[in-house]
Amino acid sequence: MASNLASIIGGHPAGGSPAGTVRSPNPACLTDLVAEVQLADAATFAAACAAAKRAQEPWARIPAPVRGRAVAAIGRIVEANKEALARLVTRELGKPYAEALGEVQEIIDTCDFFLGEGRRLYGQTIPSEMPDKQLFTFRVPVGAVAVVTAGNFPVAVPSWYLVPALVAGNTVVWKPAEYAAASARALFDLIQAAGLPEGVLNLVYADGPATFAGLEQALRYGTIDKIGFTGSTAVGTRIGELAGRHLQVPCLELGGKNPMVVTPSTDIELAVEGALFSGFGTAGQRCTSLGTVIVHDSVHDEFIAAFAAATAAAPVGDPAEDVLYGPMLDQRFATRFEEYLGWIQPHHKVLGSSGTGRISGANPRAGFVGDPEAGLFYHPTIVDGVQPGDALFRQETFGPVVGVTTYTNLADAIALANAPGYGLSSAIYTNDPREAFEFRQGISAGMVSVNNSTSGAEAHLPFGGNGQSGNGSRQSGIWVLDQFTRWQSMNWDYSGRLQKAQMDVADLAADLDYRL
Ligand code: UN1
Repeated sequence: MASNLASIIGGHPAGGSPAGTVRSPNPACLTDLVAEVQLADAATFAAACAAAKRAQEPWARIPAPVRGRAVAAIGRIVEANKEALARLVTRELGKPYAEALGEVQEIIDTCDFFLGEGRRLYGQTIPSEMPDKQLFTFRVPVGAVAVVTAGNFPVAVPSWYLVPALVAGNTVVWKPAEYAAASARALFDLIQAAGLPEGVLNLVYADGPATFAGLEQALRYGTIDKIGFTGSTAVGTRIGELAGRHLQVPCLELGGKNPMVVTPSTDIELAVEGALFSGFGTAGQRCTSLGTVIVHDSVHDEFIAAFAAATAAAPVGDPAEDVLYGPMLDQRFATRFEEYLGWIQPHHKVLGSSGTGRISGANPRAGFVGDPEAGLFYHPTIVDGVQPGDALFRQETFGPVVGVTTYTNLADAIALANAPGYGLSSAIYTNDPREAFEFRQGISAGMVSVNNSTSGAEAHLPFGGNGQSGNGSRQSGIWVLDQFTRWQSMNWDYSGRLQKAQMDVADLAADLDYRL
């Protein structure tokens, strides 16, 4: 049964659909409608920001350990609903159930990490250069935060923003992807069950233009103090410009063209396993998905034969079954993926399946699990022989396509890995520690895997990228607290007189000419 979903602002449904409605179908079975979504307009988005702003000061006055207990409760409530939430994620986004369970676990892990932060949020006591004076630092919440997220991780990635933002004393307006509306609503309800006061977390369904216009208004009115955005580099650039005009630094988590270097010293089977999971897991629709394999020319033939065979044999299809991947998340990604397939050129060699493009009765995939015509299923595609000038080498290609190219010395491999100008995730397969550290030092990516997939980061390490992948902001672990708090310093002089810094400071007479 489809649910009818509206935005929730200040604890109340914001009824009506001033900007129309959209449908969120099951991408594995397009006749299964998951939700009908009422879209808000820019004014409604701005009203949500105003509600969040009003709720922020009272929320920040609730002691941080109490806010930490709310995060503990969110973790336990999500854990108790793990299977139900994962089933919904599978139904709405087509993510294989085992992966969906992992995604929900990532929320629980995030809550486990941050529940104690309510009892830390440490500041420092620092000695002053003068007597009878003490210095301190405090972490202060940023204020009201707008969080705009993609639907490839419809609940885990939002939790990376919501949980630390809330524990640090911020309030939130969350704008999820429209095609992930039901999963977003489920997470919203689970969070609300932890007893958050009205207006602390607000959920707004809106399309891109209304969201952008709403953000513009909110920034002008001073009701949004921080933007967190996960999505494309193109939209992230516009959000960065908009925030910059208001002297704000957004937290941007953007695309990637994540490289994997395969060296001759490695176990090729292990590298193939990593390439298969990071290239085709989630149908290649992670920001951490593998873009290009850069394989040493001495092992290219062995690698490509094994990678093509493993890809051809991998089960693709119904995400409720045990498959490597299911459908594209939504029609818009399927349409765009077909454009990327148009970048394949005569000098490329295509491997990995019994066809390319959309899987259908007329274009079948050997071993497909379920009915391919029911949903948005695409053949896995390996493109061997990509070159630095190719669009397939330079651009992010959100979907199940992996490029392969070769190198002869590691410095060239690193240069190739950096060439597209993204810098999110990266991997090297090697048994030579010197190569691993040389790669780490030379790679521009924010995240480096050694003998592991480009995707699948743990929830408590800094997550984020450089270049086209982001503005250097980091999520997760203690590092994300710098996104959602600002440092305030305090000095307290209890000497009863004005002591001037740098001027009224005692000096010990040092003999700098002293020698042994
Ligand atoms: C994303 O695709 O936006 O590291 C996030 C990973 C996941 C998160 C991906 N834990 O692949």
